[in-house]
Amino acid sequence: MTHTPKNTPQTGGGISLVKYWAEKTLSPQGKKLWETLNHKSACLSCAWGTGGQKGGFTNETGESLQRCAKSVEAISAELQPPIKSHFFEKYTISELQKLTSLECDRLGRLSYPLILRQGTNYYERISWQEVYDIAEKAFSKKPDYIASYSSGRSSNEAAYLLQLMMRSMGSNNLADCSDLCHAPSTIGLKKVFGSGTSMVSLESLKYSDCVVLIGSNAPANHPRLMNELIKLRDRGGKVIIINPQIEIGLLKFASPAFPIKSLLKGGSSISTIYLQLIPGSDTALLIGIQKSLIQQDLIKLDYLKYYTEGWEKVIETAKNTPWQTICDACGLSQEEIEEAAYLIGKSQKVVFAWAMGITQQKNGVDNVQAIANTALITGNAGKLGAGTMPIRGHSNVQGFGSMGVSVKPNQKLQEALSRMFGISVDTSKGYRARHLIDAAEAGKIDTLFCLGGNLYGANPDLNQAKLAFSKIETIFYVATKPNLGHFHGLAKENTIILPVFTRFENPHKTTTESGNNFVRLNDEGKSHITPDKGELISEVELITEIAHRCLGEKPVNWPKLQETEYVRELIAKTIPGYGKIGEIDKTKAEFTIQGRIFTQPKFSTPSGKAQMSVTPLPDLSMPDLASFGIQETAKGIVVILGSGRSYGQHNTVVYNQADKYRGMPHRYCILMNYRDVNKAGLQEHQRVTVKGDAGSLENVEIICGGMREGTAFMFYPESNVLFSANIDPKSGTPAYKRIPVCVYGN
Ligand SMILES: Nc1nc2c(c(=O)[nH]1)N[C@H]1C(S)=C(S)[C@@H](COP(=O)(O)OP(=O)(O)OC[C@H]3O[C@@H](n4cnc5c(=O)[nH]c(N)nc54)[C@H](O)[C@@H]3O)O[C@H]1N2
Ligand SMILES: Nc1nc2c(c(=O)[nH]1)N[C@H]1C(S)=C(S)[C@@H](COP(=O)(O)OP(=O)(O)OC[C@H]3O[C@@H](n4cnc5c(=O)[nH]c(N)nc54)[C@H](O)[C@@H]3O)O[C@H]1N2
Ligand code: SF4
Ligand SMILES: [Mo]
Repeated sequence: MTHTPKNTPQTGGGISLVKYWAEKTLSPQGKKLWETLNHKSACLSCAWGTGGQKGGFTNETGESLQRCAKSVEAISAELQPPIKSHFFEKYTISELQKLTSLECDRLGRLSYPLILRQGTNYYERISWQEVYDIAEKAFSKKPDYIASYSSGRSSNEAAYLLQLMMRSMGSNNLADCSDLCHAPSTIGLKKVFGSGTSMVSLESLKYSDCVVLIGSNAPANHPRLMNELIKLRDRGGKVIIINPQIEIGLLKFASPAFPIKSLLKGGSSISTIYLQLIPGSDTALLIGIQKSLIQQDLIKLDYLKYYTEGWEKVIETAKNTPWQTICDACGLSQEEIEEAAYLIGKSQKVVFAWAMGITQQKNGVDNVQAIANTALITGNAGKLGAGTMPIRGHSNVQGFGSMGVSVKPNQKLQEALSRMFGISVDTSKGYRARHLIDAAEAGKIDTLFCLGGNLYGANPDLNQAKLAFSKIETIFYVATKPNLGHFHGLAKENTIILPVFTRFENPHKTTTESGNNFVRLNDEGKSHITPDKGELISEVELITEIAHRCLGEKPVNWPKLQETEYVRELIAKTIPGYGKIGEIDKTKAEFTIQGRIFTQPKFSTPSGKAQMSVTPLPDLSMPDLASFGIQETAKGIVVILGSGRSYGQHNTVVYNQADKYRGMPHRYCILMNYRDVNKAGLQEHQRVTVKGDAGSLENVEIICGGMREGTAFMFYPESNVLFSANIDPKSGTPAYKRIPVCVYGN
């Protein structure tokens, strides 16, 4: 059993959420906050997709009361006043570099363009005219030396224009935050089913009688998914959690959508069973589950024969893998694995859902395929209430992929780009996010255009990232608020920050796509920035303006595309499954993308059958204390560190220093199992050094909590100084969830 930190809540969610709502909505900012919550647009925060034309509080099936506190957190940050006009004249870049993530965010909204020129110490205001002059030069570099990076808060329209501009310039360097996130899901699922997104709609999820939730902290990161789990348990369904860390909200969750239960019973039970495995060993566990399903005669042979290919080898491998090997790899007993297999095998409609615990691994794609194999051998793909469901991150990250912001856009889009615009995409070229950093370090990038995000802070080995950025001549950061990247990820010549409207402020309509494949229409809105909106512009205006200056009328009339209705026309003609977007301005009808949700076992592969293949067991070797240069006699221990989000942050942006659900009072804590702390001769609350292969952090406080023995947890982006990128060769995604570190006392 693990040990729960003192004074932590006994349930996730709960009354503090209601308090948070009350505080925020009654604050001076409250009126604007309510207006924004009611604005007809999708929530900014996660990809669960709450909001849209039926009002800010509805989900995709039209149920109300679905807006969560995370949404309030995200909106409040965007409603901050603008940064004062002379602010940047007062602080040198070295002073700005001392700010924490929270402090950067609290500076306020960006409302005028800024530039840090080579050899100067201050960001200074710059006119849009000069921005465009610099852009014209910067984008005239050799196409292979131009790159973009994007983060999934922007709209489909901006994403579509970004890839069209980059490709029209001859560059396929379209790195995206999904490269650091769900790329293994897209790649793995495409291989198996011919379609890279969730096959389960929100509607379909409501028919499920078992959810296997793997490597996800949904109580913090997708809070409204918890409502579905509560309802599933209420109708007698089962929830199997696979996670090395006990997340309190996955045991019990009090949702404000169920006030009576929350208040009288202190919340709803979530997990039926909780499998606390060794980090990175999910494929081994899944092979164990497959083996047990075979042994308990719970597999669907007819289904496999009719609807899949390659199943024989998968079954053979599971049969031939000894129990001892499986149990040693994943650290669970045969009985625990058999119990999970029994629950899955006896359920009628199982949804397998996952997040970063699965993808941010050296074998992320294998993990995803192992999940798909497990779904298939139990006949749980291609029927209502069942299937594979990656839980996507940023609110429109999936839309970016659909719009072709990827180094490997799908075949149909490539054909459409060639047919309509004469663009031939060379997929042998193109840097994903990690490769982009390596290319920059090697001096192969001259111009980088970042549409949102924080490429610096999101990367492993921040020192390498800093060095890599310093070799790029010009960097454009398109953003709503300052972040660590703007002050640390500095270019060789010009670093430029460009302020843009948020989703609910744009002067035109936009669309976004949820993780459940539902397209939302976002109404135009107004900015609270005064006077006269500052110098903010829309992302669509920015991209079309740069494209027009650099490309003239090639291959489209760029100025015309400033009206997003025309962009949607192009999307309708070129993006598979998006036909209905051509009508959305007239009908206002939000829709599910065609060809994504499978309720019949006929998939999008050439043969229509799911393609199963064997998933190798992961290599889980660990370095010893000595390899960290620490003497065996020192008080210390090697543990597997998982890095992730606190309950009070959105990715690299910190909103709240403490994480009370995990008992971590500040950002420089390491959550450990008390046995490991004792074993190493250390003590809870002691300040220690945490050392990885790329750097170390001193003065880190030990907190004992719900970790599996041998594992630890720290927040990102702070922990990103510790380790170098250990990437999944199949997807380029770093193993942020399995970082060998040494923890030692001084
Ligand atoms: N409020 C809020 N919402 C967000 C975000 C945010 O930062 N804040 N970020 C958005 C984005 S971009 C994303 S990608 C998602 C992220 O959503 P999540 O993926 O839920 O977030 P993480 O914090 O990365 O944690 C994932 C979970 O994986 C578990 N884990 C670690 N290693 C393993 C392993 O080896 N196996 C298994 N099975 N589990 C493991 C961790 O214990 C943790 O519970 O959330 C999105 N929504
Ligand atoms: N160690 C470790 N590292 C990780 C992860 C991990 O779990 N562990 N997770 C990885 C994952 S899953 C992800 S997705 C990445 C996140 O990587 P990114 O997406 O690159 O980073 P964010 O922190 O989400 O970016 C936030 C910034 O986006 C800008 N922004 C917000 N809204 C808008 C908008 O509407 N338009 C524009 N243009 N800008 C906007 C704001 O300036 C804000 O500061 O980090 C990755 N890095
Ligand atoms: S669950 Fe996600 S999409 Fe829904 S309101 Fe919360 S943060 Fe927004
Ligand atoms: Mo993500």
